[in-house]
Amino acid sequence: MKIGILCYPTFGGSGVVATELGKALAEKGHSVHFITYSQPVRLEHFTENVFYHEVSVADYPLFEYAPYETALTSKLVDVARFEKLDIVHVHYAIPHASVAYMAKQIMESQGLKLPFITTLHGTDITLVGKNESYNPVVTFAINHSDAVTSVSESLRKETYNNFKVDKEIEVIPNFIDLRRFNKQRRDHFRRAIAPNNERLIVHASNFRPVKRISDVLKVFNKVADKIPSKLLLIGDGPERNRVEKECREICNGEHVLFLGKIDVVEEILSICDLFVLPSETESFGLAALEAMACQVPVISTNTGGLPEVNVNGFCGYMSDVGDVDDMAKNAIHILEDDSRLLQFKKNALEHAKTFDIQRILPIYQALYEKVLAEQK
Ligand code: GMT
Repeated sequence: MKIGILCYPTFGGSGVVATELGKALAEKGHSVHFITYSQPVRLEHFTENVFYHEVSVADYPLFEYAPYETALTSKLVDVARFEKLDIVHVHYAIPHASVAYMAKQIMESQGLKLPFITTLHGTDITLVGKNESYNPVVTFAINHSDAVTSVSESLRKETYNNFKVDKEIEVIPNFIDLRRFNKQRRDHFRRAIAPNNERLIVHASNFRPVKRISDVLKVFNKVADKIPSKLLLIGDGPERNRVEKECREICNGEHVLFLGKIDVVEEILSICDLFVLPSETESFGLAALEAMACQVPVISTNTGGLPEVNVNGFCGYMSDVGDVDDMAKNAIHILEDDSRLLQFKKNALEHAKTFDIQRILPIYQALYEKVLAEQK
């Protein structure tokens, strides 16, 4: 198949899922065309059967906001016609689903077909999409997709609860490439960061308010009072400056490292003992799955799709949003005993294997084939 993929090219989970799925499809022999405003971060080097089409948005003094959606639609039509795309898969409904719908209409006006699948990822439904600025268009585009998937059952339910969607939504969970995400020997990193064999606690995210990173600091402080520990913060975003200031006020600065955006996050995860994800809302929590694949147990909230990813008492623990005392209690329980920590690490990998990309990819392929069969 010739597949077009629309996504955000950023560090966020939806862009990562879209890129890793595209690469895996290309490995199976499909031609995969990414169409977005910059090179997807996980598309670091040449990959056979993978093509990248950059969207250029022509500006004009009249525009307060350059119409990216219009430029993306035009680019998609151009790529669909000249690369003869069979299907388009869009990740994160805003603005990708309405772009694909418009492109489909343009192609049909020229006697050509362009079915599209919309994958809902999270805040396109739980936060941004609910806003009246977007809701009518998002609802229409979901209902006019040829197929719709969500990354968790929780997100599926939230979509039906918040949008007048009458379309069937298939739950296809996010996945992990265990060939990349596995515990790697980086003892020299560990010795450098934890010379006194401190426990290493880690958080990775896009540093947005929804991630509640202040709770990461609070949990860390409570743990560090009992167990010699250090905190690694991976990622960057709108909350970083505020969190750095808060950290200087409430944490021992020598014990907290802000690492910024890291391409090979698996190398850092491989030396860590606990991943903390105290999000306000989280439709899946791909970062938690990546940690588990590197044998890092997870302390998270029980919001959204996280109970479909984390298993209480097996590969980590879950607490109510904001309950930093409970999160710290559970973190200490895991970290205070070497054999218990080792068991949680083994369980984390065992659970991560249930999301192996090799198990999830065929589900997407079957959906593509089903949509194409319906076009005949
Ligand atoms: O929705 C966002 O805030 C961004 C989005 C992203 O692109 O990172 O995250 C969502 O998609 C990820 C991939 O499916 C999920 O793992 C995240 O849980 C989800 N974020 C939220 O629901 C807050």
